[in-house]
Amino acid sequence: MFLRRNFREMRHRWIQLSASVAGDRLSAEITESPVPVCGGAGLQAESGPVLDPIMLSTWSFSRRSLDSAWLGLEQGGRSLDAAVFACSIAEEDPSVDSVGYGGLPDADGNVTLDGSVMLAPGRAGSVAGLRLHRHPARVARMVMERTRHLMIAGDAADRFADQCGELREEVLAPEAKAAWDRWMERAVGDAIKAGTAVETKGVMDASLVPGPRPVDPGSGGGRLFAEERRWCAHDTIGVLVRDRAGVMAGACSTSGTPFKMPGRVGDSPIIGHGLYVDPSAGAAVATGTGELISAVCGSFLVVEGMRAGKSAEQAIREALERVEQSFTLEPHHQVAFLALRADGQWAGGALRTGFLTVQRDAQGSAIHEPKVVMRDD
Ligand code: SD4
Repeated sequence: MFLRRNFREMRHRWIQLSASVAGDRLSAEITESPVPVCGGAGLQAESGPVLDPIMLSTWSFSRRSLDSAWLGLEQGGRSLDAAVFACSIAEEDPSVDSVGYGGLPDADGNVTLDGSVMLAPGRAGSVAGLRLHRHPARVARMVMERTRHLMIAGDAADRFADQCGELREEVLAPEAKAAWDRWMERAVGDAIKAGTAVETKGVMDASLVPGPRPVDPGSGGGRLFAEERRWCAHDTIGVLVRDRAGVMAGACSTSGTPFKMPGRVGDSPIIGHGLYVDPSAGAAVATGTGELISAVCGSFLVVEGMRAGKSAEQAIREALERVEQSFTLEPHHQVAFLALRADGQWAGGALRTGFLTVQRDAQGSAIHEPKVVMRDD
């Protein structure tokens, strides 16, 4: 009930915002910048031809996010607004266990949220370790728009969110708390048996996480869902958008690895790791084991591949090869990318099976298997 009300309010606000954007009157709330923002060099001019908008996102649950955000985008809304709004839908949903309110906590039972947004190398922002606010992508945007900095972390990120007028809300959903209780029971039991400290590597399996979420009836059925379930609690939302003006934007939001060591920061809030957008080359976003993605500067690597003239598919393949060359893969390792070129060409790819992508355009939304899957183990 609460979720539905919040969702309606957010959607209403986004449609209002889009209408004002279409009339070239951006909401003062969104553009207000109490201090000068960092430079915007490299952003595309908005006077070119009108293009077909497109939205892409990671994991099938994000279809709802894209369908909701599309309404504003097709009315002339901007790519960044659409990307952040799409994240905010997932951030409110208690059934999404790697993002926002539904996100699984760290080993101490605290949910810590990371997020980032990016338009260009000079227009990016991120937050790490939010504990009192549900919407890291939105706060990341405020870091970009209202500060001279790129990233704010920890308690100060929550204080910054307060200053920006973000509501403090409960971030630990009852389902996530129950999952943590189960994990604790097992972790403590294992540690007692082994005579060691409690494991905080975040290793887990499906029995620990909340029950299966309902299958989206338009998703192609339970098969897709079951495949993804292999990567339980690996559903960071990454969104890439190109709007009618051809402006690309990306946003990313996650609670990180479940039951992680307190203080751990993954790839998602680090520009170039979990997200990278350069209008002169393309955009990429990552999901999966952050330690592997960060070690190869994953999203940056994909975008640099596209800058060198590779297709989105080939750029992803080469970044995944780099991951394979750099690590001895463990069974729980997964890395996946989405990439979008300025001409609209896009691809998804993953180290292993079970990753799905969502595409939304004027024809509707669809869930896709990734074009690249490196291994079938
Ligand atoms: C992280 N990459 O913090 C995130 C987690 C994730 O799908 O993407 N899960 O490592």
